[in-house]
Amino acid sequence: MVSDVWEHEWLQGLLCELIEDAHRRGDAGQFPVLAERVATAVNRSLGFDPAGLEDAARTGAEILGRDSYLPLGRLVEPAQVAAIQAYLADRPARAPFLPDKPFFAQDSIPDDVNFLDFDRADVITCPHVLDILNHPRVLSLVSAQLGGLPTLHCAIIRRSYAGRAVARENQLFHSDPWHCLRFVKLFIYLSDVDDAAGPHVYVRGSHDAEDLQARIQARVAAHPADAGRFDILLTSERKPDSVVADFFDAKDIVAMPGPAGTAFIGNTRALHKGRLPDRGDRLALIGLYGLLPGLRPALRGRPLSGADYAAHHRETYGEGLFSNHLSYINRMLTRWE
Ligand SMILES: O=C(O)CCC(=O)C(=O)O
Ligand SMILES: [Fe+2]
Repeated sequence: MVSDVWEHEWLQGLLCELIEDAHRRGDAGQFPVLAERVATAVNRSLGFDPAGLEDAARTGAEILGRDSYLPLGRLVEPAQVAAIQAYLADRPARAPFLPDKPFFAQDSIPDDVNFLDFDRADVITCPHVLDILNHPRVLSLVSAQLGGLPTLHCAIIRRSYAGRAVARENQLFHSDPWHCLRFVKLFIYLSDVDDAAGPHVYVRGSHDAEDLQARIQARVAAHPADAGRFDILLTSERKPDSVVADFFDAKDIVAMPGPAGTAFIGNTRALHKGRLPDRGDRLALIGLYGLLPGLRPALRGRPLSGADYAAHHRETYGEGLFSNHLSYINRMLTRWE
């Protein structure tokens, strides 16, 4: 079984180093070949055939490959959203970018903390969350995009607060680090998000760094006065709004508002941000799916085994393409024996 292979820590460590090295050098050139081999090995070992995926999943993956994001419409029912909100309402949450990630109570959050992430144990025990992350439509699309059976690496529920003075961290344009050889994220709003309430913003089609570099070079060749002005789009972790707005067409800088329950899948190698909310706090669930095992320790906090979760999933969604593979997909988030 592939899951046994991944338990060899040296193998995980080797792959993590490879990915981190390539990230430092800004060179992911060998990733496509390696990713293809890993996908083939995972699928073969687990008896998963991507050819069985429905056409809609393949079409979705094509859109993702072109646009960097794929809207899914409303994925979560209002009653489920209400149950999630109620479960989290009074729980303390962490400031992920402060040293030691301190917890704050919901009624005593400092003004310079723009968003908090709920404790990971609270996230995976929260009603409906595992089911949303394992929605068959989501798993089909993610499998088509990754070319193989995914591993759910982690899930975050983030509350972003309105009325803060300046945008911080992920509220500024960035491209996510290489979480894995291939990865995508699922985003679901758990509060109503209009233009003023901090929608996600994507720069359409900006996920390919080589292509972006070529576009920057072409621009500089045509306008020599621009030399150096746009390098920051590739070199700096956070990219100023003004540079993004100068370089890209306004029609390709796309905000994605939507009522609570709205979901989309994003290739977060593209430039993106969660806009600072002006009015109305924003609650969102974010799931990270990759091909390799997580590059961080497994949670295994859920009081459910992978097999129990698979049985629960069958009750919720019926027998399906992923029935045999749910304990593999969820092995970082459930207890697996
Ligand atoms: O806080 C946000 O909405 C931004 C999230 C983000 O950048 C990410 O999950 O990659
Ligand atoms: Fe991000």
